[in-house]
Amino acid sequence: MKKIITFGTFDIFHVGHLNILKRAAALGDHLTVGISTDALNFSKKQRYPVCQQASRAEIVAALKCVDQVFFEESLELKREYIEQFEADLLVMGDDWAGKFDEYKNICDVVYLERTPSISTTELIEIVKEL
Ligand code: C2G
Repeated sequence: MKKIITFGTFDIFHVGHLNILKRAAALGDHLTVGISTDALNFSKKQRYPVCQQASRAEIVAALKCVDQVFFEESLELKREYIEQFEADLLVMGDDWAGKFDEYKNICDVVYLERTPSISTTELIEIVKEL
């Protein structure tokens, strides 16, 4: 069985999120998704996500293409997570291209093209201007 792992915040869940999860799942037999915690987001972006981690995790876990979710507490723990969930392949969007190549000694790493013209940040801007 080929196991896939991916990571993300998945805040204000949109079709770009769905696309990458579907395409990641299609590359193997089992998809595990690490959901960035609220605290990790704050430390990375100096703002909390709009939706809290429990809700973000519940939405992603409910998807047909997703088998398992867990909370990603720290960006530095990727190697441990890959090993813990016995992933054969790490999938990320190409906004992260090259950033996770250091894990190629324990699993395959691929970067998939992002869905154009949609992002959580843009959605926040659109809603603000309504
Ligand atoms: N994504 C995409 N197309 C978009 C928007 C996002 O393919 N239009 C992908 C991103 O490339 C990422 C995933 O959806 O692979 C989740 O995106 P974010 O929620 O923005 O995740 P991020 O905050 O980048 O968290 O350890 C890494 C982090 O947890 C990644």
